Amino acid sequence: MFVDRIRIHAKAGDGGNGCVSFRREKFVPRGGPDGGDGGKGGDIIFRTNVHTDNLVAFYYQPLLKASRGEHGMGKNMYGKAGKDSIHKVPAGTLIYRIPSHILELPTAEETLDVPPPKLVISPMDCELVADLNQENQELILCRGGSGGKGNTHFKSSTNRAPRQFTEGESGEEGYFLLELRKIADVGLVGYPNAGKSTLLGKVSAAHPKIAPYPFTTLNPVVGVVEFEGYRRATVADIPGLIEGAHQNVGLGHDFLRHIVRCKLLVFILDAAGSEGRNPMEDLHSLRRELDLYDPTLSQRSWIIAANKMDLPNAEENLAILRNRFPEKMIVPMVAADGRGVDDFKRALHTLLSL
Ligand SMILES: Nc1nc2c(ncn2[C@@H]2O[C@H](COP(=O)(O)OP(=O)(O)OP(=O)(O)O)[C@@H](O)[C@H]2O)c(=O)[nH]1
Ligand SMILES: [Mg+2]
Repeated sequence: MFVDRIRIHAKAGDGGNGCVSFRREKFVPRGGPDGGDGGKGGDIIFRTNVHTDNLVAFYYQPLLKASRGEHGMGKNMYGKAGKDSIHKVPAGTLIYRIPSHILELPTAEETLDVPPPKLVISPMDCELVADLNQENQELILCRGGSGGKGNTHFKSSTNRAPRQFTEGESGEEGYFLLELRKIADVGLVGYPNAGKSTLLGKVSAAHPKIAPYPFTTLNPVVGVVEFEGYRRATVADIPGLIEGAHQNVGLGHDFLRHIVRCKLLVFILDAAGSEGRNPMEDLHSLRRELDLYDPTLSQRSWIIAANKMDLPNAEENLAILRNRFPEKMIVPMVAADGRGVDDFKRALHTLLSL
């Protein structure tokens, strides 16, 4: 299962209470107060991790809790601190705090089997807490409460047998929305069946599903392309787009957010125009969809991968494309058998200036 947006509840551990105790020992009459402090509650911590690629762990465990600090004890013994609860998230996770007035709304996943209430918590209504976009980045989402003070703290010349202590503070808690925006250097954008997954499979070690029907790819897949000198680039294959995607037609715009952070966009066209398509029109409507979704995407640098050059009409269409975009880099290829894939890798290498 692939989860890229989910609501969670997090509660850090409460602090332990301070202790009221007096020293009792033979030959030490009225030994004075010796109640120790309570321990601090555990924190809820998020840490980005390369081996995690989606938020599915939170689907199975949406309630995060850290343990509480132990209470203080006699003989000036401190309570043990609560254990932190550490959660791995993929790099590219955004964390929003959900304001209490919209807490009752269901999330996108929850509305799937209950059709009528289509009110969905949107990140727009929430406050951004953090954007974990680096590897091994850490965030303390909720801090554990500090421990209370034992009665030793309250002794003074006038209060020699204090019975005061303080209780531990409660740990922070809240509802949060986690959203994943995959971070890749390059985003593959194209109509269904253009050959995006085939290309990703050829340039990286990823094994995306490839099949001759539209919408084979249902979830974004990121592959790593390796170059000489240990340089690498990440390439994201997202589900195919169709006209109206920005209004959630087809698999919709939900996946477009995964390419918002790509440095380079690759428009993969079926240059042969098989299945009655026209590569020029495809390119035009793909670019328009991106622009309607997020206008900053149209300023992003882009190239064209003209795929399926083994099929009839491809050469003619390639000539038309080159004519129309004389300045653009256009890489002809047959992704299915690997022809042109090396040129494509070289183009990535140059354009990403690795
Ligand atoms: N003739 C020919 N067929 C190709 C080429 N590249 C891919 N195909 C075929 O096109 C079909 C679709 O390929 P995919 O890689 O699954 O396409 P996709 O763009 O990922 O499609 P979606 O995931 O549905 O959006 C498969 O049957 C591939 O074998 C090519 O260069 N030439
Ligand atoms: Mg695919």
